[in-house]
Amino acid sequence: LQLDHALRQGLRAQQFVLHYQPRIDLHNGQMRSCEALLRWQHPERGLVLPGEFIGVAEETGFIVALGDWVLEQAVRQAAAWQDAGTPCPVAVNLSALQFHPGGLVMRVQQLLSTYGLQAHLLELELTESILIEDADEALARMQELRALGVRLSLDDFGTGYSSLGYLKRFPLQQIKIDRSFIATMHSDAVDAAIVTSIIQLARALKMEVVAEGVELEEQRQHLRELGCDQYQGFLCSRAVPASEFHACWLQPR
Ligand code: G
Ligand code: G
Ligand code: NA
Ligand code: MN
Repeated sequence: LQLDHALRQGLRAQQFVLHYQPRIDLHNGQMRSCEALLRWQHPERGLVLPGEFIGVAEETGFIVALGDWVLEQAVRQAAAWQDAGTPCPVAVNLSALQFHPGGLVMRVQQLLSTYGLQAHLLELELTESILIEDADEALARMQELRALGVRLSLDDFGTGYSSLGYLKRFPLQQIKIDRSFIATMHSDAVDAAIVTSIIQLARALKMEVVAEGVELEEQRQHLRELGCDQYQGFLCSRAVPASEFHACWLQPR
């Protein structure tokens, strides 16, 4: 497969980079954390977004090596911000293929120790597919990660197989409302009801709730009224390179 070959070559040639999108506290407007998002700086095609290559990387299994690079890069960056006196929790997306093989917990522990990062400054975003594939296995992994002090978040909530029972069963600190619901919440009463329900559920379960894909002021306003904790989205900022993130969001002014 040509793309697979190009991806492997790209990793060797250091063409991958992480961009960071801020998350804003809806109660006080302050930046609270960020999500690391993978970008491929292709010499001819320019900046390639993950939608164009994550699927293939998962099919071929390359996501395991690529995801490991992402994890190390994110931990290294979070540690650098921590050591500069401007700590900021960084969230990393994990693919199911990274989650199941036994090495993940040891690898996370090793990275935290190598870079001297406080565990609470690393957040792992899991998808519902990770939870349903092998629920007992996933629960065991999550408990081990929690024992390290890492935070666990459920990404794209509402789009998958969302068994509500899972929210109670798994040790999650955060739920992220998928941006497809946010996009239509001001025009579609059903989506507005879904968003409202997810926020109420998260609050009842004492989990933090984050809305993603917020593009409009009216969405932000509505989310704040509903009691949503944080948002991320183009209304505030897209994902930006680390240096820009540091200059815009972490430098004391
Ligand atoms: O950045 P963008 O909106 O194009 O991301 C598209 C999708 O790619 C999102 O669903 C996001 O979760 C996923 N993604 C971004 N970065 C990573 C990563 O480092 N690892 C994995 N597994 N998925 C990622
Ligand atoms: O699935 P995941 O939540 O990891 O996806 C995050 C992706 O959403 C990133 O690729 C990011 O670029 C994208 N994204 C972030 N904010 C917005 C937004 O306000 N609108 C849209 N359409 N996409 C967004
Ligand atoms: Na994500
Ligand atoms: Mn998401």
